[in-house]
Formats: sequence, C-alpha cells, structure tokens
Amino acid sequence: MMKRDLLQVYFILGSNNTEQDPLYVLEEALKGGITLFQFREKGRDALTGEAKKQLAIDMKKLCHQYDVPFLVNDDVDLALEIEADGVHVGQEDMSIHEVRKIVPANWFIGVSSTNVREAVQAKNDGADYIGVGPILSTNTKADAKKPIGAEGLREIRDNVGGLPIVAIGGIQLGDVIELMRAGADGISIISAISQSPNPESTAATFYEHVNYFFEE
Ligand code: 3NM
Repeated sequence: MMKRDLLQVYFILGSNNTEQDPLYVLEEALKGGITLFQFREKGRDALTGEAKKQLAIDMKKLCHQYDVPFLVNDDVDLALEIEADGVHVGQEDMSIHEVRKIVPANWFIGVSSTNVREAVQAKNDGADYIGVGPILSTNTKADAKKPIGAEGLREIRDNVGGLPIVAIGGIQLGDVIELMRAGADGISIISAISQSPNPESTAATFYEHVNYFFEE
C-alpha cells in the first residue's frame, strides 16, 4: 500500500479515550479495516513509564497481526525503543529535521498543521503527511485550536500540492464525504470509533464512506 492510501482510515487511541480495554477497542477497529494506527497516550490519567511502554508493545503487536503500521505520537524515544513504524509530531514537539536525523529512513513521519503557514513549513521540512485540524470542535484534545472546517482544509490543500493530508478533529461518519471532496486523503478519528458501542462496525463504515468517495 502507498503511504497516501494508508491514511484512509487513520485511528488514534490512548488508554483514556475509552472506558473499555484499549487493546479490545484496537482489535475491533483493526477487524473493521482501519488502515493506520497511532498510539497517543496523553492527558488526564495517561499511562507513563513501563505501563505506557507495555501498552505500546502490545498495540504494535496487534497492529502487525493485521498488517497495519503502528505510529507513536510525540514520544520519539519510545517509538525508537519499541521499533515503531513512524511518529507523529505536533507543532510544539521535536522538529522534522531533528526526528529524521535519529529515526530509520523508512519511517513514516507526520506533523500537525492548523493553517497554511504550518502546512507549507511541514511540506518543506519533508513531512510524509500532515494532520490538518481541528476540522470541527472536539472534546478529545484539551488544547485543541479553533475549528477550521472543510474550508480551512481546502485552503491548505490548495497550498501544498499533492502532500498527503489527513483531516482530524471532531469527525463523524456524516462528515467524511465533504472532507474527502475538500482535499483530504483520509480521515483521522479518536472518539467516533473509541466511544462507539461497536468499534468494529463503525471502523468498517468509515472505510466504506472514504472509499465511496474514490468510486464517485
Ligand atoms: N489532534 P476526535 S484534534 C488528537 O487539531 C487531535 O491537531 C487534533 O479526536 C488537532 O476524533 C484531535 O475524538 C482530537 O475529535 C481528535
């Protein structure tokens, strides 16, 4: 699969994004057909140290059973230690240049961008993809910026050429087609899947909606 195609249904999860066993939720999402996974252990009651590392190891193993690449949010040291497939960094984290220097050449590196300036910078710095958002308002990220909507996404698309883009922030099933039409290559989701009564079928429906766009 090309890197761009991996972004189609990009699921992100940390232990505090669900009331259930995060490994159960992840496996359901994998069965439903997510195409990429990011371990994001942040915020209230987030695990640290050995507990965080063990969960990361277990999640990576599960992802690889389903041939889905495993990325780590921010924590480059952990990603290296457990031999992840890539990292996602925010605007306040390590720069792409610094990350590239210390990770394997084939790693997938993503950067968060909320406006055209950040997106163009990420492209020039050699990001493999950008996570663009928040598209809609979200309770999942405590310090989320002001939502930029499908229009904000389109403006970024118009300024970064073919750089792979995944849309993030408050996205529900009903938003998918509009965001794909606005220039996204895929959709990134936490709560719509992690809080779903049936994460497997929700993930599968996200996959169908994204692929409906390609068949349009
Ligand atoms: N990053 P949900 S918004 C992790 O704007 C994250 O960069 C964002 O969770 C950004 O799908 C966000 O539950 C939260 O809204 C996404």
